[in-house]
Amino acid sequence: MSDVPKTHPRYLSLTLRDTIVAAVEQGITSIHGLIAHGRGEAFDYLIGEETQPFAIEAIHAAAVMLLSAEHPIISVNGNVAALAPEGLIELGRVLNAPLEVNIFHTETGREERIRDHLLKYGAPDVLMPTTEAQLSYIDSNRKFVHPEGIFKADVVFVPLEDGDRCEALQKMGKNVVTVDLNPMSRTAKQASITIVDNVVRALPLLCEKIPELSSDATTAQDTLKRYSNAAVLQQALQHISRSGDGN
Ligand code: PTJ
Repeated sequence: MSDVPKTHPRYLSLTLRDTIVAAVEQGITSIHGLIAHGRGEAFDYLIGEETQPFAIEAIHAAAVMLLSAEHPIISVNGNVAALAPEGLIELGRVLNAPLEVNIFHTETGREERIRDHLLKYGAPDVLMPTTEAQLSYIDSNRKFVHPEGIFKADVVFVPLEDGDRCEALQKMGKNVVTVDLNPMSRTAKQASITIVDNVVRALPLLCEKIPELSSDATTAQDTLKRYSNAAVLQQALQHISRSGDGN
């Protein structure tokens, strides 16, 4: 880890960089993950590095959708495993949903290293990709899934997605909840619900929201009916376009 002083105005952002660099060195995050992280940083800067109201609205709807799923699943790639292992495990706990490793960039042993990393942080179990269950409409490594996990799921939580799989999952009739700092990405536009926020901030808020909702199912369903992902993305874009005015 580098010696970024806690008083540095960009301490948190620089600490996250350290985390992702360390995870690349450990073979958990792909080297391509550094580029994805840099893109995320740029959008986070424009968003103000704080959770904004459009993200809160999406988190609320995401909590309802995940809570009402019959078979929710949490898909984990190399970036999210590095940045938010505890948040992923907590989300699995509050939803009683499994975590499943699913990566885009194939590297020998990386899927197992991600699994071992999650187990080390306390995940009770981690599903792995298989060749016996495959997603339709997709050719990349992401098509290999677990029969009891992503394959069977009705709602898939896929933070920091690469676009193609989001479309494939939707075509297979599944709902997709994503976290993506870029409101213009294909994933952001295609997902059922897009939380435009940094995954490290969004996950704890999502975990907090789920138990709050469990007691009031009717109001929760109304939230989902009223939710418009297009409107939320529009709000995020408007916020970004005003960022030059000092928001
Ligand atoms: O581990 P793998 O092989 O599955 O690869 C994972 C990455 C993330 C490298 C892969 O899925 C990829 O290439 O993703 P993309 O297409 O670069 O998309 C990642 C999206 O996540 C971009 O729109 C980024 O802006 C966004 N992003 C990056 N960091 C964060 C983020 N969104 C939320 N929180 C972040 N910390």
